[in-house]
Amino acid sequence: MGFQTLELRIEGSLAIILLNRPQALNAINLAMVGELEQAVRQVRDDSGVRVVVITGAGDKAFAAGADITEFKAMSPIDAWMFVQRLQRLFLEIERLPKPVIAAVNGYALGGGCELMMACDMIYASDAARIGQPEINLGIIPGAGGTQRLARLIGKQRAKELVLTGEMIGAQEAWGLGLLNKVVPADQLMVEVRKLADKLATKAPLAIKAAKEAIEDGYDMALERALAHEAQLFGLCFATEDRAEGVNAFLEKRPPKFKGK
Ligand code: DAK
Repeated sequence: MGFQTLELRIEGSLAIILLNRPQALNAINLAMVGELEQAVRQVRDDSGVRVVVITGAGDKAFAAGADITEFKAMSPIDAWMFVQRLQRLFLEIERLPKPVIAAVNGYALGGGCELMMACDMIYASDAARIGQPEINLGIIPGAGGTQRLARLIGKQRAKELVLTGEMIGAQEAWGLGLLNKVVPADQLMVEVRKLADKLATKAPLAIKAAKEAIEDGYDMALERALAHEAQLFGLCFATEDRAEGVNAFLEKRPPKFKGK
């Protein structure tokens, strides 16, 4: 499928979604939202894809936010509809039944930071700059920034970032618990590929169940969440991969999972 604002590369079991508007620091415009929706559905439905990586083209930005130039003439209703569409897209990414890694190769601001936070794991270059600068435009984050950020780093620290609009460096973001790993810029994709290769060897249905248990359970009361976990745990025992995993351990060999 030909995309204008992004590239979708399938390399074996790895899908790489490259946000590709480097002249605008990969700002997320309406066309990119539409193409991201298509790309995300394509990788979701491709059973050969085991891991998804989202990154930005060029060496400056992951994504410097939503495209500010497009919003000048938007009505409040348009704005409401637009951010709801972005929220749905980011929820779809968060809910993909396979791991999604953000490879943050530079600025991750506003909508870029919100996209990053919808991913399961975040690796960043040591040159990355992260923030929610919407306050400087007279608005607030609208694609999950006030919610996912507070859940990830706590209310107090989220308020500091959202109310000041200031950017922080990758090391500071790591210290806040926002990133999984910070690596030298030239090692970012090497490290991301290592993580992706590791994840691609795991049992796909167990990966799906683990993601569901964590995502669904996060906002439930503990007792209910534990019951949900127990049901998903039981469901894993219906898979061929569970038998393969146990047999491989007992036979002292690496398992070969099929996603069945
Ligand atoms: N949108 C559009 N273009 C952008 C952009 C953005 N978010 N960020 C950068 N660019 C463009 C710049 O305009 C410039 O274009 P040209 O002038 O070359 O044509 C090019 O990318 C390179 O940027 P700079 O020349 O500014 O590069 P610097 O290295 O000097 O500065 C920077 C990098 C990241 C510090 C700076 O570009 C910057 O502050 N960018 C804006 C960051 C930001 O505020 N992001 C938006 C967060 S708010 C909504 C309304 C708004 C939103 C959502 C919904 N509705 C009404 C529905 C906004 C949400 C956000 O994400």
